[in-house]
Amino acid sequence: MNNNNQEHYDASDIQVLEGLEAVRKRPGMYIGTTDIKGLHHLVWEIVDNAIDESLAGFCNNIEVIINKDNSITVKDDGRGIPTEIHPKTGLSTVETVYTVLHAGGKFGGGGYKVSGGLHGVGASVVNALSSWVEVKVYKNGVVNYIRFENGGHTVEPLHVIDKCDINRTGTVVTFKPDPEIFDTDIYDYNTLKVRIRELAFLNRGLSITIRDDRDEEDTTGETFLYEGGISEYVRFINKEKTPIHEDIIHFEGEEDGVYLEVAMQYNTSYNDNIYSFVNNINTHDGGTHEEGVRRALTRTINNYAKKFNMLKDKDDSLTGDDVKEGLTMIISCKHPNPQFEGQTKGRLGNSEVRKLADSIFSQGFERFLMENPEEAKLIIGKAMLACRARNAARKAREITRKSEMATSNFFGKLSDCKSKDPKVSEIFIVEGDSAGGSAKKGRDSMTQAILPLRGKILNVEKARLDRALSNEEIRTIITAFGTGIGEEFDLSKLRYDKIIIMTDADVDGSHIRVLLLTLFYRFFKPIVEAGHVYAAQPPLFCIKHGKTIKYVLNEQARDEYLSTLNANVKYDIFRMKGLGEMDAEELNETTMDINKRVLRKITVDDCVAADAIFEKLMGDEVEPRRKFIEENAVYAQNLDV
Ligand code: 1YM
Repeated sequence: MNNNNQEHYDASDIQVLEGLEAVRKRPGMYIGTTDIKGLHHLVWEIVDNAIDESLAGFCNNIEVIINKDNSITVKDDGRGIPTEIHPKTGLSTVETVYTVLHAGGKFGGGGYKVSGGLHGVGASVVNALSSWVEVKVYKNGVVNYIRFENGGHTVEPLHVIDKCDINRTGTVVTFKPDPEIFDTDIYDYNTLKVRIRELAFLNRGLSITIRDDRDEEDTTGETFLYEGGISEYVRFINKEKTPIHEDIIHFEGEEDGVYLEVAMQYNTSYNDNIYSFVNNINTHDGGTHEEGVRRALTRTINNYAKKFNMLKDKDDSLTGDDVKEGLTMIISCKHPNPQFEGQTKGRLGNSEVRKLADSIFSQGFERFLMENPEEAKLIIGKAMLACRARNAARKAREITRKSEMATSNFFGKLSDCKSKDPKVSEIFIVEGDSAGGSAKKGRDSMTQAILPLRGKILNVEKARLDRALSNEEIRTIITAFGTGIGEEFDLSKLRYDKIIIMTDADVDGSHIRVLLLTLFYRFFKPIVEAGHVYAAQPPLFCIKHGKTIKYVLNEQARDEYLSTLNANVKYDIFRMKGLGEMDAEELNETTMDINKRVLRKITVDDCVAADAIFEKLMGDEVEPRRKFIEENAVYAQNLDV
């Protein structure tokens, strides 16, 4: 802090600092969290300002640099933040934008803020949470410079530091997050890259570069520029899949300042990838834009199918589920005044958008179907197959239910727990009969259920619901969970609080784990999302010294433990056997006992990435799979595959 400035403070300066101080006191209110997510959030606040400038039509290139000291530089070639004295504050506009809470677009007048910053407080929040911030504005042949320190205190007010090419305009911001605020100050390149790529897809024609200066070998960075925008996004998502028609279908339209764009392509898989965005923000829980498009998709396909006699009058109409099978779709809405609803604000609420989305989509899609009868036939044929499979699955379910009642084999090989209270119950899904046997003996039979799996379960990535339901192992899992499946799924009926996958730490074990995760991800996604799925982690080593027996998970833990032992202590180390070779006591001690075991929670936090993982991991080719696991170690870790 520059104390010389202090005596010049007047009432409005104090107000400004009180505003920024409030952000420092409650950072969570402004950026959600102060973990690595919050750290990355600062980057998005600054990048958003550059994207707004591009949406306003003045900026074509954005660059994000992770500097050696984990400070971040964001550059754009827009008009440059205004440098004039702001009439309300008496400060330069740049300083106002960076020190007054809620400044944002209001100070520019005219255009609205389109890209999404949390609460739209942007730059001043970043300043409040940074050790230092420097802003350079290039315009009128000069470089203007301002510097803040210590959570937003101006230490060098705006002044000219250099000349520049008269044609050069733009803003360069560098900031260093305050380590006193954040749990970590180390940026993750991959996280930044994935979102930057997404922003480039969502803003066609905008070039965004990311470079990691911490990495000596990264001299050029990666540039993302998609002239095809979200159509290229759809092609990217479908890269590993087999499309049923070559061209990406694309529509766009605008009404009353609300702009909507849709890109889509069907592939041969049975799953959909539908992602919607409003002002570049992912609307995880959909909303009116998505509802309008889905409704129009279902109606348009049914109308066409009836008109051309593919569906007879006596046939059931195709449902929303039927027409989205194998569909990859991106919906992008730009709205001047979006209302985000729901607990995580992941849903667009503006009701007028439903009708607009419906009409833009149905007009475009109807025309596409009329002009492309071959593609229309393939798309509708696929939806009709999905419809038939859905009906077959319903019948299979009914039969399953009846036979369940009739036979004593209700739960297959499940050894259930005695407790009927889901809050304390857990189920171990165990690889192989022999491990299953030990687990059964070693369990706490009050709260722990054991389901041994024989061999490998069906790969549901390659099967529809009806075939999955004819697989005995899968049927047992469904019955054991109690939630039902498909249209009948009900999370509140889940019979266990924890579903624990217990497999060996070898290739077969991880394959079974991937198959189970695929099953859960496809058919029981809410169970994964609600955090009920875990992977058990059997230890790799056992260390014995004196009367002490210590189990450790990996090499690192082994070395750490050994370093704590006195130099003259004698010890033995054993590499642990597979689950099947442990006896009941060992298994209980190391992997099952609530007080001693280590579980890893399975999460699905990036649906695009997760889907790609399943796709690659389950695919037939080995080389891309190996490469992918290497490249995406982060996600692979999350998914624990
Ligand atoms: C690297 C970050 O902040 N670029 C940026 C910000 C602004 C403008 C241009 C801009 C906006 C307007 C007019 C306007 C901002 N200006 C303001 C405010 N890049 C980055 N580029 N002229 C320039 O909105 O009318 C806030 S952000 F309020 F001063 F106008």
